[in-house]
Amino acid sequence: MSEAASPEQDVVVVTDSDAVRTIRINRPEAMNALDIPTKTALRDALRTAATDPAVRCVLLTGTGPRAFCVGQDLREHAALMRAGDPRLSTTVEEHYNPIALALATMPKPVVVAVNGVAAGAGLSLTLPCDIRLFAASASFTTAFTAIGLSADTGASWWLPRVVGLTAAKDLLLRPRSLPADQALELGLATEVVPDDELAARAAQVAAELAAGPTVAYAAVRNAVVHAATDDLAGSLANEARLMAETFATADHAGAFAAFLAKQRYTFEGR
Ligand code: T3D
Repeated sequence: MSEAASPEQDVVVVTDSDAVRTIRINRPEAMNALDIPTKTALRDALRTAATDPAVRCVLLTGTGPRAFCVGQDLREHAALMRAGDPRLSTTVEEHYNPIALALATMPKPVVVAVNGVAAGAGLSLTLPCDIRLFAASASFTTAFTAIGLSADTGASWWLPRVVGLTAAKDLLLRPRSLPADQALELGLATEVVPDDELAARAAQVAAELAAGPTVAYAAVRNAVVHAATDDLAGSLANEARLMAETFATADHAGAFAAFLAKQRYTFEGR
């Protein structure tokens, strides 16, 4: 595992293990709340991971047992308000939106290990992730309207699609802390894992995905998001385009030949 470029004091720690890039929000003393340096580092780390061909799966998590991420750092928010700082009104477009887009559109799978509370934009971060593993002691809340704010970082787009319109409205209009087993029931969590097994389980799932057909995974991510807003004909056209792309991959040729020969194939991610 390499960590050379990101020492432990950084607000976002980036480490590589084979083709898995782990991006860890690292402000445990602030419940991994997002201040401007953290949002900037997270956005840049996600963009870099998205375009790095050596990275075939991203694992997002937070430091410490208490919080995954509690969203906007409200202490910073209060200070910016007091100072009349213009960054208050630019952070959604400058930070939260690019973070949400990078998570949703990167051409590789994203796993999230929710190691503690996920609140506000912290919860939003989990929604575009493909596999969402929650620690048994983790909890979640949309939080936004409790402090008189609308929903951001893609919450209004993802929540109805992940949990359905009725539950999404309920979660957004009546924010409250709910336990991990409720996340599982609602479809917010893919799996709930005992706290002391979360890191290992997340590493295992991420490694499995990193050893898979990356181009096909990217195509599936694209197709599913595309189909959420297009009609059937448009979605079928997009599927056809993506199938043509995957027909042309070395992984399709190799995996198909191995299937016919009843052999095992090692995906190369291209
Ligand atoms: O520019 C913009 O602001 C727009 C963007 C907005 C995006 C957003 O994310 S808005 C939503 C921001 N997040 C919240 O509103 C969450 C607020 N926090 C809570 O609802 C609760 O603290 C939790 C449900 C997350 C956890 O509850 P609990 O009972 O486990 O802990 P606690 O006692 O409430 O909090 C523990 C400490 O963390 C406490 O500090 P203290 O008193 O021990 O010094 C608390 O103030 C602090 N904390 C919790 N959330 C935040 C936070 N500090 C800074 N920012 C936070 N978001």
